[in-house]
Amino acid sequence: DHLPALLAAMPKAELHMHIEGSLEPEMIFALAARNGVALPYASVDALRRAYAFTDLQSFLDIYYQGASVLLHEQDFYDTAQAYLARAATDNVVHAEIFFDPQTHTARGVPMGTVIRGLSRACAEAPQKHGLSATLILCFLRHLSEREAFETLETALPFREHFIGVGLDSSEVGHPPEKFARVFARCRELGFRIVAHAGEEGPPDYIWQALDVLKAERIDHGVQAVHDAVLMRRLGAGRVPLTVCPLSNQKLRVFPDLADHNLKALLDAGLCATVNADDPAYFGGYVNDNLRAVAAATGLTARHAYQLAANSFEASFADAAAKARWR
Ligand code: ES4
Ligand code: ZN
Repeated sequence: DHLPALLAAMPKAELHMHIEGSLEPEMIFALAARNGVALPYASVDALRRAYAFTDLQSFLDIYYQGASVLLHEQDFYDTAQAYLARAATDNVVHAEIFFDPQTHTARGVPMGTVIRGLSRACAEAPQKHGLSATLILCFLRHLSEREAFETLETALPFREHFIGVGLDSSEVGHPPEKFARVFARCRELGFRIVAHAGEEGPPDYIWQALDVLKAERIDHGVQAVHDAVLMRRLGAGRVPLTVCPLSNQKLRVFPDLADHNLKALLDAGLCATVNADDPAYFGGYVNDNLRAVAAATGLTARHAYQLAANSFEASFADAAAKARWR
């Protein structure tokens, strides 16, 4: 069976990963020691044992706690650098990386510290690791639209360091329309637009992400299968879905990985891609996700090729880069 080798070797873009979710337990402990941050876990193993999630919120509580070890520009640089080095081993040739500034500014970390550290690692990635990397600033949807506006304003002095904005954190109860005005402003400013929708939330949240926020990609979007009209819209518009199989398994979006609907999305002609989401928390990087979902759901070489092609089509890279990847 050559499919695992094909999935690993094929060049790909990664479009849905949260840099804070790439902090491995060993890295969390090393940064905590370096920065004198106290952790409520006795050891790396004790922390890893706490990664027993039952839904999105139970994950987010631990994920925000893990991010609390990031204080200095070097911490953000080291975190991004470690992810980019690891992604290169999965034959990722282009990465669009989410970051959650409000998780850090709420603890008193300046916006410039966050963005400069991450951006420096991205800028060095072509020479250092042979891949291109850009940043997407995500607003935390459990916070207010006012706080999102304040975050945008604080980030604008660094606007050349990120290409787009997204929406993440606790989905249910925080519909995309809550952020209509701040996303309108982001569009005026020329930012690319993505949003998490239809991870745990209903198809209506995907409609809102498309029609209210004007999202160009939907992060997750797996609940779209429950709305036939929406499926036709996503297919006809070639609206990409950045799917994260191991995340969906760990957060019990599907009872079992064998129940995952990635193959159904691909067979319906949608531009679905496979991504790691939070690789340190969900049991693997992008190739681990590809291998696991392919084995559990019976993907073919044709599906593998389509996933790689979709990842490049869905990326915000320029036309010249896309032509090179064809
Ligand atoms: C996230 Cl899996 C997921 N869903 C929503 N927001 C997130 N932030 C980090 N991982
Ligand atoms: Zn995500």
